[in-house]
Amino acid sequence: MAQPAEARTCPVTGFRVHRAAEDLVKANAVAAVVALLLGGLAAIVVLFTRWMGAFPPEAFYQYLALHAWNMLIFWILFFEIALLYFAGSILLNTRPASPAVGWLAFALMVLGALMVERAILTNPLNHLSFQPYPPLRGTPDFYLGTILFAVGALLGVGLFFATVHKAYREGTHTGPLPLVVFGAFVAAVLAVATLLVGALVFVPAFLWSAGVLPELNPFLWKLAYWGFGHPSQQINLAAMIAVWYLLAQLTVGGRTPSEKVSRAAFILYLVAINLGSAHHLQTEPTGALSVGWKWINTGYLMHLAVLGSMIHAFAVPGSVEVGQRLRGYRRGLFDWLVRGPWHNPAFSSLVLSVALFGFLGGTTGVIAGTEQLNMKWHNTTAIMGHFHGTVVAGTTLAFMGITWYVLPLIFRRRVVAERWARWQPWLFGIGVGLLVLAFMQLGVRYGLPRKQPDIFRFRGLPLAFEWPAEVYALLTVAGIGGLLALLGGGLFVALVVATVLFGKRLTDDELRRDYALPKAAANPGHGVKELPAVPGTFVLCLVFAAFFLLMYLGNYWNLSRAWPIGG
Ligand code: HEM
Ligand SMILES: [Cu+2]
Repeated sequence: MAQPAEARTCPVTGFRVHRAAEDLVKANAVAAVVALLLGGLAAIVVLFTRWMGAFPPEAFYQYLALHAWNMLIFWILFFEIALLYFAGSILLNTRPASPAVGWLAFALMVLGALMVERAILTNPLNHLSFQPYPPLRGTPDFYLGTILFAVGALLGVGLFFATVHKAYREGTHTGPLPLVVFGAFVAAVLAVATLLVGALVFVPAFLWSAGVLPELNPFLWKLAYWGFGHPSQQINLAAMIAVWYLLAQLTVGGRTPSEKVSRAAFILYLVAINLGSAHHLQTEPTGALSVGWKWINTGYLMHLAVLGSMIHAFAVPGSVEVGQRLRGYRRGLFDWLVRGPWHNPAFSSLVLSVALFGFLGGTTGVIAGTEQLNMKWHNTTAIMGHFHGTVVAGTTLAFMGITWYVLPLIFRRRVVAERWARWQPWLFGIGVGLLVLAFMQLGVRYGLPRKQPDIFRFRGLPLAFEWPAEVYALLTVAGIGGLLALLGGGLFVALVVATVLFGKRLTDDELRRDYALPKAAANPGHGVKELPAVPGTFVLCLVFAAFFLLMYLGNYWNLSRAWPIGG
């Protein structure tokens, strides 16, 4: 049998694709989808317990831990590492600096993930999701698993930097990094800092659980934990936004209205995002953190990072509008949007991801992170409403969207049942949207606590608290939304697995014919001197700003009514 070639030229994008990079992208993407499947299966137990008390509390906590680790850590990180290899190697036309390191990283991540899964499955002490503060103490193998996984991820990030460096040294890439790679680069820098802080929490926790350290200081541990926990979400943010720009480019030949400004917005993430960590500590006693300190960190400085997000909120839809106007959709304010390539699931994923992330995830993050407003949000289901708006409706949907390109261009297989794929983003997006809205209402209006198995088992007790009927109605909305999201997620996994295993192999000619990219993207920087203005995006941003303001004020109004004085 002939050896496969060491590299090929992609017939669609013209990039030089090295086999080593392609294999690493494939392996990490497959691992990501397996984790998504496991996390989704766990979500069934979690959802039905909250919705109708279907499973006992022990099962709830066990499956909550499985859900949380598989979704937020394994699915997202494996996918991000795949993205880094894609951005560092394929987009820069170079071979990964050391494929062996890539495989070592992969092996460590898989081993670490398996250890964590096993620890959660075999010992209730490890039913730890993302507030695993001491004195909660898992078993040593649980912490060791997290450490191995993180070391693997760090190696992968290191390989990305080495590959970028190699591309410049060998001249396969010259000039500034393309915007998408720049975004990935920022995510990678954040990842290094985050993983190092992660070592500061998980290594001591490991030593403590192994009996080497006698105790951990709960406050300091929690402080350091959020020095890791918050920035790790900002890696996801930066990676998601890089994917948004990439999707805009691939689906409609989009280009940001201003390269400089978009890059500056990424830089704002880099310098300001850590300050946001303080919003996880809003309810710490003032003996530990003063009110002034919390105000300054969460009320003022954090907005530097929010400014970055506001810029992307303009520039990403702006990219789509630029692309569409260049393609001839110039009429009126919104012709470009109405006549987008809606048959392409990657495009609907992009639009839904941007809209849901912005309106549901982003605004609520700023609101819940504000010192005063946090009092109504803290540890209620509203918080999980918020982060399902960010990492699920936003990041997960964006990653699903780019997968519709990874399958034909990297796996070189035709997506099976493409008609079904068109429904996938809508099922998932609308489902998560409902889940998020219902959980936010339940949290802010009724104070329903998060991480509580169900509210049914307290019924009929002597001092039982009776929830109003609306609570049960909203739980049903959340349940139906969750079900739709599970169906959408299941459909995604099913189509991806079926495509990877049984999809028809695509020849270069078929790829060129059926997957051709819109002109402007295939040929960036050429033939276009002046970019069109983006009035439609401007109007959308005004609507968004008005919504944001109303939500913000509405939450203050809510707060003002929480404890009536003198009544
Ligand atoms: C597929 C649809 C999904 C459904 C129906 C779903 C549902 C839920 C539910 C009901 C909870 C329990 C909340 C509580 O009672 O405190 C939860 C927690 C959580 N979910 Fe999801 N989820 C889904 C997808 C995802 C995805 C894709 C991610 C991450 C990328 C994610 C991340 C989390 C995290 C981090 C927690 C909380 C863990 C903790 O409290 O520490 N979920 N989810
Ligand atoms: Cu945070």
